[in-house]
Amino acid sequence: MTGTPDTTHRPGTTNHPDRPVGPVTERAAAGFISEYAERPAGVWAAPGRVNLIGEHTDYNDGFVLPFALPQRTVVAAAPERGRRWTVWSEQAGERISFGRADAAEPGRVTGWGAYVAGVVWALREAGHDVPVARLAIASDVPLGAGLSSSAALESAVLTALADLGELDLPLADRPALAQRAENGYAGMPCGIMDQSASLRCQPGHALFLDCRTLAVEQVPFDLDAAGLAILVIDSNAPHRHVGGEYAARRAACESAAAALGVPALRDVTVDRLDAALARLDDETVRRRVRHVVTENQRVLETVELLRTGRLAEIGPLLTASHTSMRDDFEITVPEVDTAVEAALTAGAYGARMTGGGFGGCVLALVDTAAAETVASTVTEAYAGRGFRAPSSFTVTPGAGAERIN
Ligand code: GAF
Repeated sequence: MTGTPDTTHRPGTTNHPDRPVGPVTERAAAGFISEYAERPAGVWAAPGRVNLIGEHTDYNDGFVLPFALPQRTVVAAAPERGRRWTVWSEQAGERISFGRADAAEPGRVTGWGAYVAGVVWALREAGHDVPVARLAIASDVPLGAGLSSSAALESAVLTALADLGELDLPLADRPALAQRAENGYAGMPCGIMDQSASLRCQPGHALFLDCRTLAVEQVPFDLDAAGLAILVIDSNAPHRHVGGEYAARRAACESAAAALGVPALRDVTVDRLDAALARLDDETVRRRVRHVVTENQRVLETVELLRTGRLAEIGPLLTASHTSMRDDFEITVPEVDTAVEAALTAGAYGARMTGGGFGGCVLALVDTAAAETVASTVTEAYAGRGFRAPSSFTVTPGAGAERIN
């Protein structure tokens, strides 16, 4: 294989004209049979995620509140008697294989295969006896849209291999292993949110995760009962320097924490924010810190509202999060800002970019009956600015990784 690790590839977004036909589970199982001329031993799935609020807080030991998408990556798999893992991907339209030596050395498997080999690598580094296997993968998680297609792939592969090998691997320990695959093998310095969401989310709930202690609370998020919907709008903005900008934001946060003499920015609370900012010389770094500290507070306030069933009231917090990402963390682009503004104009309770930034998706909290109007208002605003048309869909919180067959 050639190419570099890539979390931003984007063939096959939602409503893509070449999108494969049929349920993704059947496509993975059928792909397995056609590639390997046998039936899989099992089928596993792991979802992409939408982060409701708490952006760029995970690697600052802070708080996040993602929920699982109904869209999932599905892995059909069976143990292999030979010595090489073989992996077919419907989306990539290719089959790859790698051996133990490849899985032992980050960089030997590149492109989409790095996320699979990375999981084998991380499991083996942690001392697990990883079963050699054949895998067939299909997915309906939009690629490169900031919905964690990479974490869905890692989590689905991890869950499949853990089951096939009957590995002693408690659920609570799995996100760190999947994250390690991405950090150490695929080369993306992400935090632990996306893998936690893909592995630990539950239907009808958002996952309140403390990224320092890894304590989780399943917070009820019953949109239907409240007559509400989350509209996800894929901005269709081309990704701009995502990896480098992400790493730069992370480095700025870590250097600010060091300058303030705290283990992580999580340790700066809103009541101590002004005093902390006064100790930092650089105006850009001050803004980065302000985003992280206020964003953590917004997560806590959102969780409090959801605990008491006041769903529509989280709207202003979502919008404030977007403003903070736009002005202080500087990770938005004109397409996502336009989508947020148009959604609010059309009556959304709140709207924000979700995910790492520089493109990707916007989420808007809307009355179910208003979802179409909000989507078409965003499309019109896009046309007015000459942007490539966005695509939109509504979501409700789905299940975390699981065996489905
Ligand atoms: C990406 C990363 F992978 C996450 O760890 C997180 O930092 C997110 O960006 C921003 O909140 O999805």
